[in-house]
Amino acid sequence: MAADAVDRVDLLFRLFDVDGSGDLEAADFELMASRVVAVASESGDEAKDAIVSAFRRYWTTLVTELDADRDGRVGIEEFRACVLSPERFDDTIDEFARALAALGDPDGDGLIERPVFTALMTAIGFKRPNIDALFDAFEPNDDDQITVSVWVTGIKDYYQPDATGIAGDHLVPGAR
Ligand SMILES: [Ca+2]
Ligand SMILES: [Ca+2]
Ligand SMILES: [Ca+2]
Repeated sequence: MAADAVDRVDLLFRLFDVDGSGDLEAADFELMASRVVAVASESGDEAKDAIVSAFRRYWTTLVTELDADRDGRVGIEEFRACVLSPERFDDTIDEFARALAALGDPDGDGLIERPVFTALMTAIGFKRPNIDALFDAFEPNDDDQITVSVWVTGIKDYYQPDATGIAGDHLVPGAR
């Protein structure tokens, strides 16, 4: 596994542990879902419901696949195992990526403006300089917009254990 992938996964763990308990639990995903929905002010109920169910599915998949000691929580060591068998998470990540990117495109024109992207990524817990660097890496057009499909692909790449030097590496603090 590429070292980059470990950094990306460790960062995700810290972000997903929204309540700072040191483990991932169902409550973390409910909390993050409500934060993300709260900033999606332009989105309709359908898009908001889709991201809430995507977060819930995310948690269900994690605890089903990774809770090796069966304590109902996913610790950092358990979580790191997700990169060992990424194919078990493909469908879940795909649904999550599409739901999140759709939330970034409330008018449905296939384009995401930087402020909307920034609001959603901030709600997830990423830091502003990393968010800006990621958006730039997605090569926005002259109107400072990226496409929904570029973001969906970027989210899925983030989880690929062999991926290195990808746009998502900009999210890791101290990353190049
Ligand atoms: Ca937690
Ligand atoms: Ca556990
Ligand atoms: Ca749009």
